[in-house]
Amino acid sequence: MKNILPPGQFKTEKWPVLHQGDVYEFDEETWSFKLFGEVQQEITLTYSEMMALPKAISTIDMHCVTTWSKFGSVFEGVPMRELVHLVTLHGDVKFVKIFGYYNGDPFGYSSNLPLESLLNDDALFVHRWKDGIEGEWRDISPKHGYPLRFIPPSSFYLWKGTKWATGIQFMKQDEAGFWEELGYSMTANPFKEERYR
Ligand SMILES: Nc1nc2c(c(=O)[nH]1)N[C@H]1C(S)=C(S)[C@@H](COP(=O)(O)O)O[C@H]1N2
Ligand SMILES: [Mo]
Repeated sequence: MKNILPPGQFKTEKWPVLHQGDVYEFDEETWSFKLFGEVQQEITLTYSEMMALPKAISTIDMHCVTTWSKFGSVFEGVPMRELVHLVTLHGDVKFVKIFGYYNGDPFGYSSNLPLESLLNDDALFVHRWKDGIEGEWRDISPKHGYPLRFIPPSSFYLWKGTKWATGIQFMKQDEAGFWEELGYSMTANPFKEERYR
């Protein structure tokens, strides 16, 4: 569903910045990314190990629950799929929680998503982007989640896009993340206007 405005949204050309807490300052020495939860063995990746994984490029519309939508940004990043390939999942894993920094706590922010909707090229841990196909590649800025932030498929509101991402928890049962605990939707489909729960 590209270039379609979900109900109650307006189109913006800019990319607004929204988050709670401080902007994380990247330090390669201490940065790591953890795959944990319902896996046979946990894995911790360094920044260079993460960046050496296969990448994909996708054009993904962003829909923020505060009612702006931005169409046609081109993102490059490591697909969720490639990270799933690194671990052996226990049976019945259906959900993930994607963690990120909140005020210096690497696991302070999180958001939950169903794993099966994240296995295509439109579910990326993004390191750079272009403002439309004609644009120039640039790094994701610190405010937007540098060095690595998740961009969810456009069938989810953008709060599911954890900035300053630090890990994925694999889960058998759905569990609320940061905004979901505060009353936002577990499923968060903008086309069905699933804002709250
Ligand atoms: N780590 C972290 N990621 C976060 C947030 C946050 O507070 N902390 N806010 C979320 C919300 S509510 C939105 S709308 C998007 C906004 O992304 P943007 O600032 O790049 O537009 O980031 C999401 N990811
Ligand atoms: Mo948001």
